[in-house]
Amino acid sequence: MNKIKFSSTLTIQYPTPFSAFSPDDFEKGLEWLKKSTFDAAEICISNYKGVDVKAVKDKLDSFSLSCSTISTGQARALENISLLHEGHALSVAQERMKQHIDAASILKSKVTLGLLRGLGTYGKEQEEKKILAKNLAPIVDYAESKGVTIILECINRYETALFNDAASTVDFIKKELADSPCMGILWDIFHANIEDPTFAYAIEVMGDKLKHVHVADSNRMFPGYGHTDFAAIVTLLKEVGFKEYMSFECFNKPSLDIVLSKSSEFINKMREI
Ligand code: LER
Ligand code: MN
Repeated sequence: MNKIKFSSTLTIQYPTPFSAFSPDDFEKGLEWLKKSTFDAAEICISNYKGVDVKAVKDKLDSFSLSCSTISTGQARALENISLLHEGHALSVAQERMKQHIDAASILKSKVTLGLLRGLGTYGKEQEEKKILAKNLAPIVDYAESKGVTIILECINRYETALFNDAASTVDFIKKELADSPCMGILWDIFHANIEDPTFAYAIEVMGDKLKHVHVADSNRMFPGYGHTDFAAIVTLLKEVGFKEYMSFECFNKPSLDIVLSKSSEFINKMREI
């Protein structure tokens, strides 16, 4: 039986518009996840100053919740680091990805590579992909040695020049990362609505590289408040045997109250498909 799992973004260090709870209210967030029948939290960690990963794992265990993936992108803007920087900023970004991999092996989660890859420059995509592949190589080796999966996120053209759609992301993993088994794709339905020809085509082209899905409507609101047909997407995902996480990464819109009160109903509808 196909069983998709569900998680939602929670942050433990710095606020983000994608978390329904502030870092101080992490525990309240876990209570809400459990009550709403989520399977896991997707946890935003920017750096490891003051973060006790074992304590986070124990806290999740106490609610019988898993961690789906570590969301890593906050550090790019907060610290001005990325895998497309040079010198010290690059070393810090590479070291941070290794710390995320260590944390993921404790949390038994994946590690997201979204904007921490760097924003890229329009017109220079081909040379930047080569640079990124070189800078990623030691991280991919490290992830392989630890048995952790890194999920490269397709993000729309207004945020980054690199890997906007599913097809170019698959192509990069196959051609530039030697099709490493520890590399997968995070497909974000909000970005896909802008970039992919159709949802069906994207799901087909990603095949078994699809390892995580971000859920937000076409306007990044809570599902049902834009024009995305989630039932159709979940039907397609179930048809290809997707058994990973669909993880909420939407704004607290149209209201925080809607997000908090409607999540379990939405998840249940998707589970019934
Ligand atoms: C992160 O998952 C994402 O989707 C980006 O749009 C955040 O800037
Ligand atoms: Mn996303």
